[in-house]
Amino acid sequence: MTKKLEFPSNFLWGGATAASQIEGAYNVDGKSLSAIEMIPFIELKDRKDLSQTRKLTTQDLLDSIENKKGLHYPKRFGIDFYHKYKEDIALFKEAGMKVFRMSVAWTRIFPNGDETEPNRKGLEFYKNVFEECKKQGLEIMVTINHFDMPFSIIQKYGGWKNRQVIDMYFKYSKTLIDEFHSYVRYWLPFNEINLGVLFSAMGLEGNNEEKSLAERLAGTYQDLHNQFVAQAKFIEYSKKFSNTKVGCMVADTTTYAIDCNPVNVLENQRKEQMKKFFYYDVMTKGEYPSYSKRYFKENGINIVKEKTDDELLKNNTVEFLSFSYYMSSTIAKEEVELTEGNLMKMGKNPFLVATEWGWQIDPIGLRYCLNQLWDRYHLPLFISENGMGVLETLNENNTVDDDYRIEYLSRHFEQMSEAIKDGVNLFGYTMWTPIDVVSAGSNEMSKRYGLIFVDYDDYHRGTGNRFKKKSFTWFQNFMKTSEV
Ligand code: P53
Repeated sequence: MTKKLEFPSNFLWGGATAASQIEGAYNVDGKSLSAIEMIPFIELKDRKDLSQTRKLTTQDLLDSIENKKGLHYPKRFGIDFYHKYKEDIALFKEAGMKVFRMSVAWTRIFPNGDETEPNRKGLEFYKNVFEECKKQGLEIMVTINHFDMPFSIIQKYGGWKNRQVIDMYFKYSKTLIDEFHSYVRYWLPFNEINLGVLFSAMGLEGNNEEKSLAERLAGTYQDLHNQFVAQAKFIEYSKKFSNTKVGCMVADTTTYAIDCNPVNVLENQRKEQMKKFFYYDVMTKGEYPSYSKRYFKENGINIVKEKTDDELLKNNTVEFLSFSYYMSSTIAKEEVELTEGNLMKMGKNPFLVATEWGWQIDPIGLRYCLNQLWDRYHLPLFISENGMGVLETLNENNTVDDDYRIEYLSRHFEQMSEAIKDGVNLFGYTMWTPIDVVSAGSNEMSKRYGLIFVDYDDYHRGTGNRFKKKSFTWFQNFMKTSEV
């Protein structure tokens, strides 16, 4: 039985990607390496233990520059979008998409971060991509920094802790908006700004030395503060352009108390505060919320600010909220049983099923989240990522019968349409992903999210050819009929 969903006619439907997961061409036209391109592929003996991919020392990172161990670094190869962007953008258009969310690689524009002039070849590449989108009538949303800081900034300056990095980021982001404001309406300064904790744990962002958890936590919040300041500086500058809009991007996970025990309900509220609302609060209200002050005090976290920071944050807040939504989790004061295979700790929910990587599928949790954010912030909302990673192979007809993905998307679209009926101002959605890409978390090519299959395996072996999955045709039809 099909069902017709209601969405505004100008709703921005589209797909999202990130430079380090699609571009490849890591050493072409002046590009340098970013930190995330230094993580080798590690064969997952057991997807239930992703900690295998998480242990990087400084030496590992340095060895990877010359690839002394002959390892494979998937994010250096992506899906070769650098050379195939025309074909890919045409496919997104063919699917019926109206917006393409992509990121710019900092390492193509200021390869070491501290150059005074941008790399023209890098700017040229993005200009060509934007021209192509324009030709196909696709609106563009750009993530300025999607997990891929130039490695040399970490090596030479110690990463975000160093306030000089704020200036380097500003120079980079200013260059982008100066060059591309006529092409790009929507700007996201940072991808999933709340995942800094995760990346510190991976040994990236300059936090890879042996440090106590408390020290690392304090470092993470200092990094974050400097990112908030950098974002505010960008927002301040962007006001010069009347046609651009700047939003934030948070990795959102709906959480539920494991039961109605008030102790657990309170614990869930506290987790929601520090793991999600804190980020939206700072970026929409321009000040640190009261609950965070207690948290910092109790955890010995002392953020070093400059005199002008508070005012800068206050005067430069975001115009819309965007977030990724993949799953939900349960919370209890004591330990809860966890889903397996996840990078982050996810409490099991007996009412939900999880993907092979432990990501619990919960469309209703998306409607819940949309209502929460709208009620709390009254700012336009945009779902900048949502999708399902699955192990897939081409069948004899050179396609993938991904009915589970059709089901996943349908149920999420249904709840989005319900949220809109609830009165939520949701103006767009970019699925992760229109096309298979290298996984951010596990570096696998075989964790596939796309409507389009890409013939590469985990070692970048294959033709690289693109094939439409069943979900591609389904999505194309949904764009015409709104039927799920
Ligand atoms: P992968 C964890 C939890 C939620 C979102 O992730 C996450 C992560 C990081 O793994 O990241 C976002 O590829 C991110 C994308 C990423 C996508 O989710 O690990 O913005 O770059 O690819 C899916 O399965």
